[in-house]
Parts: sequence; structure tokens; C-alpha cells
Amino acid sequence: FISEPKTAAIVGCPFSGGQPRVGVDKGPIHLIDAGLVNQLVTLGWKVNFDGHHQFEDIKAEDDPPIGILKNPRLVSRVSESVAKAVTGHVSKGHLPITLGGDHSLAMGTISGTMNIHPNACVVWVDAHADINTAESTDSGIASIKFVSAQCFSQQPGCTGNIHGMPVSFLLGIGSKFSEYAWLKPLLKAERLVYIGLRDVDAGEKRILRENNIKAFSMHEVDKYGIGKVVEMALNHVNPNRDLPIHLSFDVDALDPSVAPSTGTPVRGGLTFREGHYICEAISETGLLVALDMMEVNPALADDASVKKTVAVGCSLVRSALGETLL
Ligand code: EXY
Ligand code: MN
Ligand code: MN
Ligand code: MN
Repeated sequence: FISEPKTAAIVGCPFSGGQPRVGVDKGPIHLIDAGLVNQLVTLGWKVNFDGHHQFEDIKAEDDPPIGILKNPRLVSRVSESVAKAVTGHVSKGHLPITLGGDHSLAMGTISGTMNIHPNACVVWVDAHADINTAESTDSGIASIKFVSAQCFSQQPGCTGNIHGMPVSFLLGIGSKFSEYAWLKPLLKAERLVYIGLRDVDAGEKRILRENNIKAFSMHEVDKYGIGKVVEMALNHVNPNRDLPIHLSFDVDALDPSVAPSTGTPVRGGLTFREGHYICEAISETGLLVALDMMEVNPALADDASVKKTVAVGCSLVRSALGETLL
């Protein structure tokens, strides 16, 4: 699916409107400043990067919540423009690498991929399922009286931060909002698989069950090992290994000891090698058509932690683009 000479297009997205913490908008700037472009050139890629993606700004006072959704218009318009950029790259046989920024951007990246490859499958690597709906919100908060001892969530259920919701928008489940009319439900539940989950709200668990969505939590990673998990995940979404793959990687899938600088860290995550193995195995399929590296927040934690998180973000991208150990 990628034309020769193989070309990557960096879509740097300094955007934080899908969540409340400042600093995640600086993630792409740090990843680029760490030398990502040259690292990919060294791997044999032609790399297109002509500055970070520019968004229109919508002032907070012009963007009041719609129901529970926070910054709804801003998130919608930014994702829509990211979708256009990604569609443009994919249509030319280039591999877009979207650097977040928060994970609400994946509404744009995955729509952008699926506009060209409607049969693409999505591998979503994350501590979280990011599949809340406006409804799972209230039901979540009303039905849970405790937070799982394993979870760090301050608040059970959807918070209205749209980075916890992009997957439901992509699947077309939950209530529809006219501001998101551009977002077509192109993704089918059977073409989606998760790896790394460990902080899933009660309402989200119900959505996963009701829609028969395949998910490999950290429990399955412990039980089967990462090699078997990736094989089972691909067998589910891509049984004949002939469909294009969109890999959406939230850096918080990694254990906080490996990737501390992120807004919603959850202990018990993927090791450094497990994270890289996923990227290597997907690269080996030769089917990767788009990649997201999301939720690097250089404003959180000390300098050494920031360096470590940015470095691991770059090395995950390199692995997905074919860097091997030997
Ligand atoms: N499930 C929680 C919510 O919906 O607010 C937490 C979501 C965190 C999402 C991070 C980006 O992966
Ligand atoms: Mn391009
Ligand atoms: Mn996420
Ligand atoms: Mn996450």
C-alpha cells in the first residue's frame, strides 16, 4: 500500500483540546526536536515534514460544552482538518505519522485513513479504551460506587474529555452531534482490536461486550505473552494478512516507569520491549498505512522523565517503520 520510494509524512499536531492538562500540545515539538525526521531518513525513508499542522483557534467562550462534551467544536474542527491532511498523504501512498497531541486526534487520523482504505483495520494500543459515549458517562458515574484499586482514574466514567471518546465516534455508537456530522462511522467493530488495556470504565466495558469488540488487556499480555497476543490480535482483525493496518499508539500503554510524561498514566503497563515488539510485528506485516503516536506530554514530570518518554516515542515510531534489532 506504500509507494516507492517509501515516503513518510509527519503530521505534527500540537493539540490538547481533548483533555484538561496543559503541555500535551508540546509533544510533537519535542519528538521532532529529538531528531525523529533524521532517524527515519537513516532507516531509508523519504520524510516529508514542513512544520507542524496549523489549526484554527476557537476561544473557550465560543465553545461551551455540548452536554458533557468539553471543547466540542474545537476538537471537531481540528480532527476534521487532520482527517483531510491524512487522507491527502494516504491517497499518494505516503505513510502519515501523526504526532499528538491528545488522542481525540484519532477521530481525524482514522477517518483520514479509512477515506482511502475503507477496509483498513485499527490496532489501538492504550491503557484506556477511549470508547466512552455521552451516555456511558452518566451510567458510569451512577453505577460505580468505587474505583478499581488497580486504576488511577480520579473519576469513574466518562469525564467529557473527548480523548476518552474517539473510538465511539469512529464506530458511530452513542448519541450523534451535529458538530460532528463530517465524521462518518467508517469503522466496524470487527476491524478494531485493543492491546494493553487496564483502566476501562464500567460503561466502556459494557460497550466492548455489547459490540463484541476484541481486546487484549494486560491480563492477556501476562497470560499469553506479547508475541501470542499480537498474533491473536492480527488473526482477529486481519485473518488473511491482506488488509491495511492503522496503528494508533497511546504512549500511556507503556508502563509509567517507561513513559512517565503522559497525562493519564496507569501502572501495570507494557514493558519497553512489549511496546516495541507490537510495532516491530506490525512493521513485519508490510501492511502499515498510518501511524499515530499520542499523548506525550513534556510538561509532566522531571527533565529526565521527559527525555525518556520522548526517546521511547521516537523509538516506537522507528520500530513501526522497520527498525530491527539485528
Ligand atoms: N476513561 C476516562 C475518560 O473517559 O475520561 C479516561 C480516559 C483517558 C484517555 C487517555 C487518552 O487515553
Ligand atoms: Mn504526503
Ligand atoms: Mn488514548
Ligand atoms: Mn490512554
